[in-house]
Amino acid sequence: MQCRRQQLAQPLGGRLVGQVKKGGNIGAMQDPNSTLDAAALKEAIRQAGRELGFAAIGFARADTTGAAAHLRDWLAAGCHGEMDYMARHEKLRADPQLLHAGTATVISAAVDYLPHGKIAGDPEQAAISRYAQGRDYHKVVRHRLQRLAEAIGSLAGPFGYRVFSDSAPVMEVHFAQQAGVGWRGKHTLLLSQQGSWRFLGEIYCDLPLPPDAPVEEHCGTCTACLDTCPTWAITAPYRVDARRCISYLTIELAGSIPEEFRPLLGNRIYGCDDCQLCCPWNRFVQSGDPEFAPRHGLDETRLVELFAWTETEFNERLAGNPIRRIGHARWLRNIAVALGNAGDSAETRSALAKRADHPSPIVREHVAWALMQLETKNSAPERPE
Ligand code: B12
Ligand code: SF4
Ligand code: SF4
Repeated sequence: MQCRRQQLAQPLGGRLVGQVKKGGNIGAMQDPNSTLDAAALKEAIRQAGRELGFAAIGFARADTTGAAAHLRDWLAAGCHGEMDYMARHEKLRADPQLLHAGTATVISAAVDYLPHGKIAGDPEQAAISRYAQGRDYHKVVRHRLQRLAEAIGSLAGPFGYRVFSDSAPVMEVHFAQQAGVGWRGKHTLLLSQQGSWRFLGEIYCDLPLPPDAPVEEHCGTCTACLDTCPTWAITAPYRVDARRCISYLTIELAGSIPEEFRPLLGNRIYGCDDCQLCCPWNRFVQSGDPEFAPRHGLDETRLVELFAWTETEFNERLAGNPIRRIGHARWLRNIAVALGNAGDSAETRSALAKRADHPSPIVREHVAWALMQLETKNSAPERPE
């Protein structure tokens, strides 16, 4: 076994390692044996990350021991539903070497996205997940990571790397937890004392930097997320059955939403935030990155208005927004369900009726279901006082 000094020194041996000078300037020096250089380089990377708007940066070994077995169990139980890519890429996800040969360190990065505090409680309004009300995080986070990688290159010299943000089979929460960016909440998301309204991204790289230590978990005896989930999708602490999760049902699922879940969707038309809204650690978080501020009033728009968007309007208004990925028909499917869950009114019925002959059989089926729901509500006898 190597001694700690050798482990730290070896990684950077032979590379041009950036040294942080007083005043923040970065100079280059060749020091194959220094242990301090690794620490200084990590600090310089964190500093560059802060300047680029990352809320946290951490370093983990490219190792998925433990997590890979949980992933296998989860897939074997069918919890991924129709997300075939999860099963198809199991090996790539579990082994960073297969995705990017030579990866020694995973640099994990978080970007905050709490842009506002509005919650669409009115059933006639659309509830869209906070993460999807502004710009598409896949692009924003990856772009920043690319700039961070370039900054690292100027500190450490040329190195091999690849950047990701929900864009490839990477165990993002696992690495963030290993890198000390936070702990894994019982809802399975990465949680920290700064909350969970964060996107994750990574740089797989061949710089064998010493890993950070994971932080202590602070869920304690709380079970708020398990108790609050509208569809009981958190079937046990640290386990989400995607087939039950509203995020899966409204975003990932292409076909018909199982009828048992439709009333439980309420007015949620894209994703769901309930397991985070109830989390005590999210109570006091500050506003996140302005890049993710809501656009087109997506935090306060009425369902009927969104349902009236033509396909062209959908594509134009949601350019650069993650919602665009689901396409217009799935968008209408989701809104139809929400309209069926809203109060009965002439306006709602007329909006639904206009889509009753939509070319997509999925849209037609959900519109028919919604109209039936309203009908049933209307014909239900008044509850006596
Ligand atoms: C597939 C996926 C989904 C699926 C499945 C979710 C899930 N929990 O698996 C669906 C569509 C349902 C989904 C929903 C959401 N997602 Co999602 N999703 C992913 C994706 C692409 C992969 C996650 C994955 O690997 N799942 C497989 C299962 C096996 O992994 P897991 O649940 O994390 O399970 C691990 C632990 O439970 C652990 N484990 C198992 N047993 C035990 C026991 C103990 C004691 C412990 C400690 C651990 C443990 O081992 C497992 C393997 O590591 C990641 C991006 C990525 N590439 O990682 C984003 C990601 C996790 N999603 C994200 C977000 C924002 C969401 C939503 C909030 C979106 C929304 N508002 O609608 C919801 C939240 C739902 C929830 N509570 O998870 C963010 C989370 C950011 C954060 N702060 O953590 C990610 C990281 C994307 C990103 N780059 O920002 N998502
Ligand atoms: S996102 Fe919603 S449906 Fe999915 S686990 Fe969280 S609370 Fe449950
Ligand atoms: S709601 Fe409670 S149990 Fe769930 S993640 Fe937050 S602190 Fe942990």
